[in-house]
Amino acid sequence: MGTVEPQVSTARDVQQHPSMTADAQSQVTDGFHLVIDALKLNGIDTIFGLPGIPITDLTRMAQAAGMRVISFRHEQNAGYAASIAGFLTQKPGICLTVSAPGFLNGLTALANATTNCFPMILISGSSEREIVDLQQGDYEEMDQLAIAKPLCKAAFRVLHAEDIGVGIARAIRAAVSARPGGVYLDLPGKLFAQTLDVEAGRKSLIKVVDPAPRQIPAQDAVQRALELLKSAKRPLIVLGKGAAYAQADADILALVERTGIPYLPMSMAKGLLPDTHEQSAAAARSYVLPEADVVMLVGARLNWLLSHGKGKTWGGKGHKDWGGQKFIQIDISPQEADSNVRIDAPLVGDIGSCVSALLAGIGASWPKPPAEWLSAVAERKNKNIAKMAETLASNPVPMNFHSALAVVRDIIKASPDACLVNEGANALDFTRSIVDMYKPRKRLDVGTWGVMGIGMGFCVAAAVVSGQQVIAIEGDSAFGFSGMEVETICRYNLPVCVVVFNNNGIYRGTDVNPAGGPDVAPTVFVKGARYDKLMGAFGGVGVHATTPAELRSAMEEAIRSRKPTLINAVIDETAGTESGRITSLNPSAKKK
Ligand SMILES: Cc1ncc(C[n+]2csc(CCOP(=O)(O)OP(=O)(O)O)c2C)c(N)n1
Ligand SMILES: [Mg+2]
Repeated sequence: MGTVEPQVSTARDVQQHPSMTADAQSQVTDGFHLVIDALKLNGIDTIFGLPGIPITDLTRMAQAAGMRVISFRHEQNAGYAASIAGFLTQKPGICLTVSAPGFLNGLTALANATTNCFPMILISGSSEREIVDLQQGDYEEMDQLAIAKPLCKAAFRVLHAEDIGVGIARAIRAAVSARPGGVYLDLPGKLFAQTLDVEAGRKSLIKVVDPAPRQIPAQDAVQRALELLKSAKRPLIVLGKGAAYAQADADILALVERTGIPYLPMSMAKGLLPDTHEQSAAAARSYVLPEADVVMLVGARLNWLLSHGKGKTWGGKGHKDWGGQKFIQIDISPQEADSNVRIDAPLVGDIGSCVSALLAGIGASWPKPPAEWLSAVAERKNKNIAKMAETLASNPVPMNFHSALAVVRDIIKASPDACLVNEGANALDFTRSIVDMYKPRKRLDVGTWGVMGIGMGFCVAAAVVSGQQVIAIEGDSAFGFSGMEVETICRYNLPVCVVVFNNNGIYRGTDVNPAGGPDVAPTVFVKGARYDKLMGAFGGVGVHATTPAELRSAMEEAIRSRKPTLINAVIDETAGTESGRITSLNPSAKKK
């Protein structure tokens, strides 16, 4: 129990308890208000959700109680919004849904949050327990708790109003402590109307003290890591999304600069140091991964995005062979080490504590890496940057990914505080490599799963949480997964500029039906679609752009006006490749 006295709302909800006699009247509160009070007590001021039985009144009362209630058109988008709000704020993002179908719609986002280590709580109303458990066919009957459990970090159900405080406290702790993740909280409809004496209600609430306790690394583990780092001839630092989440920006910058080691930012760690930093080895990725002898992972897992730390990417002979690197891995989860290859120096703790312990050990006189290594990296990098500059300077007709992204790159450079949301295949991969980020936690994308559909949910949350301009670079397929939320963007008048990279389909617009029938190929959409017209339906600004100059002036105007804007950027339908950069993950048919 915290030291701050919980506030329980009374003014609006003082009722006469039905079972009480007139002379024993008491002020009562109820499940609705206890949920709201418990969230507010813990500093949670925003709910992303979609109303319906049994949570409609909860959304109204939360708004009446001064919470921001952002209402979506589909729960999956509300869920993605909650999850990225959690990533940006280190507080669990709240997604609120109705039972069965609403719950299931939110569940994809909950699972995605868990996979990406975003703290989020999916709160779903549910049907009557007795009927659900006897499978008697209630309205929206489903055993939601059992279904959620394997897809999230923790799952809880509250049956009695006096347990709401504990339920929310447990959900918050589970979401943000240690490795963050998705938490499910099941609130059966009957709970909301249950009443409790105001004073008893007040006492039942918990203000969580220190919800994400620091985890200090052991000194011998710090020493082991430093010794290994010091022995390196060709060291490399890899910064992951966990490093961005940690909000230890100044210490991470100091670690990179004081060691002088080249670093690679993973996608959502871009901007932790400005991408233009001279130690960034991003443009020489395919050189540094196989060449490095000691690699320090900071909040980055050796999953598929890093080719599991082995194989040809890392200089191994075969696709599963170890390349010979030694690894230092900083991670909050002790189970992460050795998940793919041997970790010689695991450093377990929260990123902030681990990095500051390393800095203390490094002191002021850490030797810079050997000059041959630094100059070899710089040479590869400068060559690749020069090659890219040439490609970006060309102005082909029709516009392609490169000429459009040269514009986006300039726009972000001029507005480094803007959040960049990004999804698609080619639209994702080219944006990641071309558009430099300058500040931490400004690039929000498809994450560990490469999931399509995060787009508009992320845009809404980023705008609501940061108040900053949001720019979304969306493949036309990717946009379709959450496109209806442009109404939400207009409804809340958010400063979001969506750019749809319209190449008529998934990867390209050129496939033809091999059977020659009237149906178009599975990857192809309506040719020449006008996504910009969607925006006009809701009062936003729609722009059709076929040249880099048109794209530039539309984006500049969107940023100047802060009006909800959708730019349909027409991209050469032949320009993309199958699955973007990950073509090789497509299984190839033996029989064509
Ligand atoms: C939920 C989900 N469904 C399907 C996919 C498979 N997928 C990967 S990228 C993509 C769309 C690529 O097309 P687009 O967004 O138009 O990008 P482009 O390559 O054309 O620029 C799809 C459907 C996925 N990653 N996630
Ligand atoms: Mg496309």
